Amino acid sequence: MAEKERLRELNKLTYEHRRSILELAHERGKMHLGGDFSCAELMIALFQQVMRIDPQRPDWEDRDRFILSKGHGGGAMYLAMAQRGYFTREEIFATYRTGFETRFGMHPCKAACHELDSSSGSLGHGLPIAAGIALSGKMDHKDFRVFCMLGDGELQEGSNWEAALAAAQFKLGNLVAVVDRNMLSLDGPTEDLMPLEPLAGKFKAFNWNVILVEDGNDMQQVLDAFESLPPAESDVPTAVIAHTVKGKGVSFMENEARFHNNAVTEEQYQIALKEIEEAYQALSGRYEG
Ligand SMILES: Cc1ncc(C[n+]2csc(CCOP(=O)(O)OP(=O)(O)O)c2C)c(N)n1
Repeated sequence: MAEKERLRELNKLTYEHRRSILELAHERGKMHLGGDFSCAELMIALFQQVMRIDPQRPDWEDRDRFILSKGHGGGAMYLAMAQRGYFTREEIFATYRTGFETRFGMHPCKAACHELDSSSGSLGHGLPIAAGIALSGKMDHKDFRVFCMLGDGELQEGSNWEAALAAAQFKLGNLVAVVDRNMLSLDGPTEDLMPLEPLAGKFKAFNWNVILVEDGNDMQQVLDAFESLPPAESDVPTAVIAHTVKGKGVSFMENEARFHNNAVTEEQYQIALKEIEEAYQALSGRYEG
């Protein structure tokens, strides 16, 4: 398929994904809307284009692995997986719950949802888990990659940096940390709470390869970043640091920490739906002709 056509398709899937997140929050209660919207392009690119996966064989040994370390985005991940064919949207809408230990809980639980590669929700554990899986892949001479999506606020947990040290030590070129750099944590800007900058410099100092995405809400830039990944057989782990906007797509949610974890009122829902639709129409217009 022509590149332009594929881009158009991925943008459409991202639009449907954002819409589904909002609809799920509207129907089932609270969701982490801010961080779900910021990583929508990254999530869709990974599940629809980048990762070597087969929804019919979630246990396939050679599949790429995906660890959602910012586990509070569980709802968004299930919806992206549903678009790829792992589950039905109806199943998620019927059973999504804010509780733990449930198939489609706010935080992912592998024991209840075997299609996942890991449970998560307690921040700071995904990268250590991903590094362990990547190391086992190397030891077994497998060529799968392990993608780990992290929040930036989450990087304030020290366990990430122990994993980063170990990943360089064990030459985990099959490990890719995808950082959703939306600049906000739960209750404010990361740089006020506990500064992370220079973030790229930190990963480099830990002997990681770094790929910066200037606009992580631009599908073309996201695809370009993933296309430039070194081969899984290489010796250096990669951090893709994607600059995104928390709450992307809904004006009153953008860059607002208070939309970290919310239900939406009927009025908010209607405005947000309209804005998400309009943003998509404007984007589609750019690809006409
Ligand atoms: C160990 C741990 N501490 C605190 C929390 C509560 N918590 C949930 S989300 C969050 C903020 C995370 O911010 P960030 O990683 O930037 O996520 P995003 O903005 O992408 O949603 C916090 C502190 C948690 N889940 N785990």
